[in-house]
Amino acid sequence: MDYSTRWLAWLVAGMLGAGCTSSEEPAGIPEGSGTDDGSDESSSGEPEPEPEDVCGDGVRTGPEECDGTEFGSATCASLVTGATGQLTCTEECSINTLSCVLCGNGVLEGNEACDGFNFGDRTCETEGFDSGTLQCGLSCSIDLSGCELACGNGVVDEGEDCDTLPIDAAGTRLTCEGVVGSPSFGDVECGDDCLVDVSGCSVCGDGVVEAEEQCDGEQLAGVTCDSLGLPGGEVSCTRGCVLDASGCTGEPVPE
Ligand SMILES: [Ca+2]
Ligand SMILES: [Ca+2]
Ligand SMILES: [Ca+2]
Repeated sequence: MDYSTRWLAWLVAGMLGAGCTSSEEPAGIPEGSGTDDGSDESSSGEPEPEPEDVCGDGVRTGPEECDGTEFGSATCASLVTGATGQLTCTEECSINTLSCVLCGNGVLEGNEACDGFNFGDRTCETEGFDSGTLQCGLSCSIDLSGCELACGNGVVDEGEDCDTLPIDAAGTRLTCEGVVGSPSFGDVECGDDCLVDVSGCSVCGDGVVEAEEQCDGEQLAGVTCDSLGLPGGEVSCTRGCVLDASGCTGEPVPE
């Protein structure tokens, strides 16, 4: 340490300091430090005109979290992870997140049709199904894949003749003969309404030539002995709806 040097520095600093303020002690040079602290403490002492923090003027100032539609950088998403929707501002200019929408909190909000296990008062039945359980999708929209219609579930339920296959509740295959009476031809189907569909059945004896029938009663489908190349007699129809030419006379005329 060079004592004389420090003394000189102290003396100069004291002289400079005395020129600034007389009421304060001269700024001493810190022991062991020859550097100025560099800061200018005289940051223009003029106070900036502060805006008045009036809640409700639509300008967010001072302690206000929000004012009107001004929320600064705050959003539903920034305050509630994963939330959507709009923040609201209270009359006291504090932020209210009650109108934010969060899919996954179990509460129906905004346009949510469901949330978790909360479906409001909706069920598969209210959505037009007969049974099943609603499911809620990730976007809080209803998933109907767990709902079932009775018709189409493969089970012959009450009020159904069959379901998908032409088999009745007892497991017996439905036939035209069993459904529309015998003799009949063709196959019954199970209709889209789970009622038996007999449109594929033909009934021999109803006077209508259908399906595999060659004739039915008096209906001979235009066939005559003459059209068969036989000179006389009459064609008839068997009880099995097959043409019977035994009533024709004469020998077949070669074509
Ligand atoms: Ca919700
Ligand atoms: Ca069914
Ligand atoms: Ca018939």
